[in-house]
Amino acid sequence: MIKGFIFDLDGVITDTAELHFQAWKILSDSMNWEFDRELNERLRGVSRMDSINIIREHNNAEVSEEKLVELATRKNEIYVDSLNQITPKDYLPGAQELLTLLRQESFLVALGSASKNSTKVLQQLDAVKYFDIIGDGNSVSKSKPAPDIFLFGAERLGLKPEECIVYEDAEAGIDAAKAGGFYAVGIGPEERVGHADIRFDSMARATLFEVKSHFNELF
Ligand code: B16
Ligand code: MG
Repeated sequence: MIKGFIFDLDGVITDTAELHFQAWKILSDSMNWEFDRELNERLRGVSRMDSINIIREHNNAEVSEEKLVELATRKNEIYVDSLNQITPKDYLPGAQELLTLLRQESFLVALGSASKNSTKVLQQLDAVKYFDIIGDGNSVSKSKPAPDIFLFGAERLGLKPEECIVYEDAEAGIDAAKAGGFYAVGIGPEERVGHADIRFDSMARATLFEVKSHFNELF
C-alpha cells in the first residue's frame, strides 16, 4: 500500500533550473568558459561539484580541486542571492495543489533533493508546511543515481520503499528511485524519464487522481 510520497525539488516543485543556469552562466563567463542551455540540461538533478566537473570537462579546462571548490562556492553565492526572488507564485503548475491534497488525505511526504539549498527554496515558496521530512544535499553523501536520498526520506518517514512513490524530473533521479525499490513518477520527456513507472509531460498532468488510477491496486 502507498503511504508516502517523496518529491524532488528542482523540476518537480519549482523550476530553479533557470536560476542555476543564470548563476553558472555568470561564473562561466568570468572564466571565459562556454556554457549554454544544452549543457545546463545535463546538470539537471546533478550535485554542485559534479556539475562544475561537467562544465570543466566540456571546456577541456585544467583546474585544481581547490580552485574547483572555490568556483563552485562562487556560483553558489550567486545562486543563493537569486533565491530571494522566489515567491509562493513560483510553484510549478499543479505542484501546490498536489501537496495540499496529500496533506488532506494524510499521506506522509518527504523531500528528496540533491540541492543543499532546499530549505531556503521551500521557505521562499512557503512550502515547508507540506513536508514531514526534508532530505537534501546535506542529508546523504552519495548523490543520485544512488538511491540514498530517497532511502533516507523513506526511513525517516518510517516507510519501506515499496510504500512510497517518488516524483522526479531527472534521468538519474528515476534511476535512483528504481535502484531503491520505489515506485517512480517521471516528469518530463520520454527520452529523459521514460524509464519511470509512469511519465507525465508536466506536474499539471501528474495529479493524485491520475497517479491513483495508474497504481490502482496500491491505494
Ligand atoms: P545546490 P534537485 C538539483 O536539484 C538541481 O537540479 C541541480 O541543477 C543542482 O546542481 C543540484 O540540485 C544541487 O544544488 O548547488 O543548490 O546544492 O533536482 O535534486 O532538486
Ligand atoms: Mg530535479
